[in-house]
Amino acid sequence: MKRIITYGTFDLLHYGHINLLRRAKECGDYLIVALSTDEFNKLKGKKSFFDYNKRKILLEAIRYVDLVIEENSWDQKRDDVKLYKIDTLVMGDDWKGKFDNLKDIVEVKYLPRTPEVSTTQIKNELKNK
Ligand code: C2G
Repeated sequence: MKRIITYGTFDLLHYGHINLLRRAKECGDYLIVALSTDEFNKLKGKKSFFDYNKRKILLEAIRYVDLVIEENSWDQKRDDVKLYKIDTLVMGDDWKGKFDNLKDIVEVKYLPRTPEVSTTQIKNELKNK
C-alpha cells in the first residue's frame, strides 16, 4: 500500500486540481490531501471563496482522494509524513525544489501544472464579465 500526500487550498475546484489529484493517486494506492485551513490561507496571503468545510466536502467527493486532513502550517509536512507513513509527497511544479529538504524521509515528486487555469484567473475573468 503506497501512501501519497499532497497539500493545497483547492479553492474553486477546477480541472487543474483534478489533473494533479489524479496523477498523485496514480503514484500509489492511497491519497491524503492536506487542505489549507482558512487561518493558514491567511498566512499564505490567500482568501478562498469557499471556506474550509466547503472545500473539504468537494475534495472528499473526488474518487482519487482517500482522506482529507487539515494543513495548518508550513512545517507540519515532516510530522505528517511520519504520522501517516507517507511514501511520496506530490506537488505541482510551481513548488519545484521547495520540499526537497524532506527527501531524507520521503520521495518528493513535482508534477507539471495544468496550463491556463488557476483559481486567480477564474476570479479575474468572472470579475471582468
Ligand atoms: N495545480 C496544478 N495546475 C493548476 C493549478 C494548480 O497542477 N493549473 C496544483 C498546484 O501546483 C498544487 C495543487 O494543484 O500542487 C493545489 O493548488 P493550490 O490550491 O493553488 O495550492 P497552493 O496554494 O499552491 O498550496 O504547503 C503547500 C501549499 O499549501 C500549496
